[in-house]
Amino acid sequence: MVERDKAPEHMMRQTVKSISRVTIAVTMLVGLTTAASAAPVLIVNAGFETPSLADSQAIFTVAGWVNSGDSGTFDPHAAAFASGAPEGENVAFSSRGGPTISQILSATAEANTLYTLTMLVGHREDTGSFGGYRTELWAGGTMLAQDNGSLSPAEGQFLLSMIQYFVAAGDPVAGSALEIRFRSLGYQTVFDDVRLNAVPEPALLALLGLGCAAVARRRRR
Ligand SMILES: [Ca+2]
Ligand SMILES: [Ca+2]
Repeated sequence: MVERDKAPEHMMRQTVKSISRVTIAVTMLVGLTTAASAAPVLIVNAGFETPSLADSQAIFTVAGWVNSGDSGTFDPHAAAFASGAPEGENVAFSSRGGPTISQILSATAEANTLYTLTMLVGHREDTGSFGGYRTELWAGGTMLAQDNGSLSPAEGQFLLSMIQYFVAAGDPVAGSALEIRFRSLGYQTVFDDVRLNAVPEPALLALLGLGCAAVARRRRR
């Protein structure tokens, strides 16, 4: 009698324990997913706000970036963009000859990670037809992805350019420093608010898979 009563109680305790474990695992996964969903990769002077410029002032350097020729940092006046820069006060410009503006990041490409590079691409109101542009993501001397002028912003407009690259396990670029490059293809194109996000998606999928397998094993017992 005593033994018969004990057994279901023991089973119930085990079930409650299992449910608690699964709940904890799911909570941890949700936490990881949230933390990993928008991990920004550090870019120096990503919005070109260094240094602070006077209105309509342009300089032929881009702090934290490598540039040459007719390119630099610009605090646009109303003739170029009626509402100014889309982020902060300054933009970067690449003009005649389409000089490249680039930055090798301190972060390296990680395996099993999806990289998304975005930046705003703008067409000045006072330069006539749009000159075009190219944005590129590199690692260790290899170009991973490019936007070869897919967008055509109207005069005075900024559009968001986005490119993605997934570093698979065993990809030779893993461990190499990431690099961002962008340029105009004709007369002046301006850029602002450069962002690079890293999401280790497959790692999370693998974790979810392990979690499901653990639940299935427990169900089978
Ligand atoms: Ca800016
Ligand atoms: Ca200013």
